[in-house]
Amino acid sequence: MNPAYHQAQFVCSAPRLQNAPPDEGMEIAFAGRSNAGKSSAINALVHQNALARVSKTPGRTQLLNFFAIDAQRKLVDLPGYGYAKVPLAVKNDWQTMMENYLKNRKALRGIVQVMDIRHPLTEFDWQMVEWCEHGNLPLHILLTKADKLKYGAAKNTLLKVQKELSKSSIEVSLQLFSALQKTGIDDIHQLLDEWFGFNTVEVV
Ligand SMILES: Nc1nc2c(ncn2[C@@H]2O[C@H](COP(=O)(O)OP(=O)(O)OP(=O)(O)O)[C@@H](O)[C@H]2O)c(=O)[nH]1
Ligand SMILES: [Mg+2]
Repeated sequence: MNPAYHQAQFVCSAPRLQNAPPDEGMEIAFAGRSNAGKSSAINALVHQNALARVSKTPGRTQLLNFFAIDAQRKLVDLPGYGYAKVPLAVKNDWQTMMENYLKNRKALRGIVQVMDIRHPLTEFDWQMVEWCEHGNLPLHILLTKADKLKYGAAKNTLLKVQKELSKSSIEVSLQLFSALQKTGIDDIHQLLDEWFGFNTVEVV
């Protein structure tokens, strides 16, 4: 494993885009439905138990949380979407902020979209796929909580989702994941290494 991930540190929580750190270096953002397992996935891949806050109550976090891997590279835990009890005004704010972030953030290198393997490809998930298409952003999907299904059923869901997404016009990859059992971590590391340019030799 690339030891850099282990050193991830909390940078800040931004209620709005204006409060985000400067638009510099490289960022990879984790998006997904409320309670899907975004924060747990980040903690699992940096091998820290409580870097990102995990909550049993969905819809709590309406902040953009920034974590630095090193001076050039950040992970962003985006606010969860699709939580029914959130008032309409909050939903609209969320929509505007996300669109703005995905469209205008120069540091953004790609989106990791986290889906509960038992509820993949919701209406909001498709909205995110569409935004990535518009912004020409590469997309990687984690089908998480794979521990909740038998391996065969999990694999079937993976194939089904893969087929659905083959219609999309952007580069999409996907994998099984479990923050609980710590499975799929090597795959996500490989992807992050690629997007963050950890594997490329820097020519001075
Ligand atoms: N069984 C199982 N439970 C998980 C897994 N990942 C997350 N959970 C649980 O799912 C719940 C939500 O996890 P979070 O990581 O807080 O989800 P989130 O997407 O960050 O949620 P919001 O911040 O509200 O948008 C928690 O109770 C976690 O313990 C997993 O891989 N397997
Ligand atoms: Mg969270």
